[in-house]
Amino acid sequence: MKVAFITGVTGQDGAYLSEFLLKKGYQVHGLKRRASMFNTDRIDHLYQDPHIENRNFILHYGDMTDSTNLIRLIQEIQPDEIYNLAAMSHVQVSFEIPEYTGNADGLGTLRILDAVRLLGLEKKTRIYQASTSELYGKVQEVPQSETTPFYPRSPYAVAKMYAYWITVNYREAYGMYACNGILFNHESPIRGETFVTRKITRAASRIALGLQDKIYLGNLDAKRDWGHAKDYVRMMWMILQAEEAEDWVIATGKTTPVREFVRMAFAEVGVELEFKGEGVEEKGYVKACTNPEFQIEIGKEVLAVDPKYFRPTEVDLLIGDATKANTKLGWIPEFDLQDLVKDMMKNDVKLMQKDQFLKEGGYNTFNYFE
Ligand code: NDP
Ligand code: GDR
Repeated sequence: MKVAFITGVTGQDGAYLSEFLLKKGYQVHGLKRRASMFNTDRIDHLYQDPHIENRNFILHYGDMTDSTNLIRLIQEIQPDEIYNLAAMSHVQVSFEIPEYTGNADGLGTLRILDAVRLLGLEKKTRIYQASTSELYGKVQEVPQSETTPFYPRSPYAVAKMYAYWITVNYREAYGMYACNGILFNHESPIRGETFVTRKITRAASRIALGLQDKIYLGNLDAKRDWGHAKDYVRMMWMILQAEEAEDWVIATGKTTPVREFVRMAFAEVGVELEFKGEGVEEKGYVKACTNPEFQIEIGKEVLAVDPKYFRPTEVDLLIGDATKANTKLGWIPEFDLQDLVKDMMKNDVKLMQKDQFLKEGGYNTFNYFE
């Protein structure tokens, strides 16, 4: 039985990757931070009672900022594969907590690599590093591939740039099997609620159900290459099965503005939007509603721009060229953007119907405007 160690197991990708590896027959160990409440919603369906024998899904407390913890865990687990997914992953928040982001995302990666080296596991343990299209930052070239120069535009991206190069360095210096997956944005029904796609699908569902009046967003012109997380975790595994350790771009090759994602999400609940105005004055109004299930007033203002969501330095355009992964590893994504939006909206409408039921029963429900 192969043994995998996943940092960031409670996150979007950690949850999908755990499911994927368990289906492949792996024993999966996950690193989980101590929190004052359970923070395991995304992996609760995989949880196994610690009292049963021969478990194949095991959680360990730990933190990317704690070397001794990581060394001890890797020694105990003796993993065949490490997927280093843990990170403070929110670009805008990284401007507010830059030092912590550098520590967890940058030095955290070094701690993993060096633990493997110190323990003499260089020849046994393969390492996947969660690198990002944010490395490309300010546009140098489109589409972006493995050879495009980096120009990071946030403390998050700068920390991930250190992580990228320290991974390459340990591969070259110590002959370790360590790879970067340079993944472009990937989303899903379990995407964190403050990333733009999930913020939009939650809001569109709540607005259609009369639970919320409006969504406030930042830069509607930013363009992203959005894929489905399920396709991307499959590729993480494929990367570690390749004969040689290399770095890989994973993307759909198509780019879409945030505004268009908004339009597609509302269209899933039969709401046609009209955008008027420019820059911070831009607003979105209901032009038509074709779904009789949702009573939404024509002409209602449902979207406004709030400059608080603008970033000090923005990444305007991401579009990836995954030719290398397509041709050398045979990776072809199964979901396109329309499938992704459908999947996310289906899930959020269901979730918000639950909220609606609670509200009708006199209970409070919460919607954070982050
Ligand atoms: P999430 O934000 O959903 O998950 C991040 C995970 O990291 C969570 O499990 C979180 O724990 C954990 N974590 C954060 N800080 C620490 C720490 N100090 N110690 C231990 N664990 C920590 O991210 P995704 O699943 O979307 O992304 C996975 C990785 O891929 C990240 O490294 C991200 O930067 C990178 N990436 C993501 C892309 C995307 O589009 N999703 C694209 C390219 C790269 P907790 O649940 O306790 O907060
Ligand atoms: P990103 O994702 O920064 O690309 O990082 P995010 O969804 O946060 O932003 C995408 C684009 O949308 C614009 N935007 C808004 N973003 C947020 N979060 N909230 C808003 O209200 C809003 N309005 C407009 C942003 O300015 C940006 O241009 C994600 C993370 O998963 C990283 O960890 C990962 O490395 C990269 O994707 C690839």
